[in-house]
Amino acid sequence: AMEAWYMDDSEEDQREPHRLVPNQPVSPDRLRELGVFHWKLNADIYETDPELELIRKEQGYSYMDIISIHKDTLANYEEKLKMFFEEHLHLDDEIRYILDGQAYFDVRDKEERWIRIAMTKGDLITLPAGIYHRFTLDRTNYTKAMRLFVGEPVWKAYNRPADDFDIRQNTTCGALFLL
Ligand code: KMT
Ligand code: NI
Repeated sequence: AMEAWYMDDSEEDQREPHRLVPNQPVSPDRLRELGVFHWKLNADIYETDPELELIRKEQGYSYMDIISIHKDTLANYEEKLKMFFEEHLHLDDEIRYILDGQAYFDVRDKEERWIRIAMTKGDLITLPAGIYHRFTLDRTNYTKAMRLFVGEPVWKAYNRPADDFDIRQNTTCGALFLL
């Protein structure tokens, strides 16, 4: 199963695991409560996989492309990795399927703590619109990922703070605060 844990707040390399001692795991149920969903697929057959086809049909993921994140394959590699690791949100879901290598997605929980999600080959994840998150390679410095999207892709990222969007307002906390 896909592993996730609460992060320490040390300043060491972002590519390190940043586990707490002792490790504080985060369960798939906890992730689902945050709107983060996960499937495990066979990435070796992604081009013909009926399971992937079914997910794409059911979720309406009409768009897809593939991005190879490695210093020799990605234009402006350093710059892009720096951008990916800036805490940001999107107004649409972020859907990524790891076809090769591995990487981390970090998401904020409701108490603003960072959860690190270790993505390996075969992991497909969806981050809900409006969740603060960031992305980094791990020590292996390489991953290949499929990007999925409902309709025409919008990759626009809003770096934190970006709390004025409706998507950040319609929460129980926000509603209680307004009372
Ligand atoms: C994002 O918006 O966080 C990204 O696109 C991450 C890199 S894609 C594997
Ligand atoms: Ni993002």
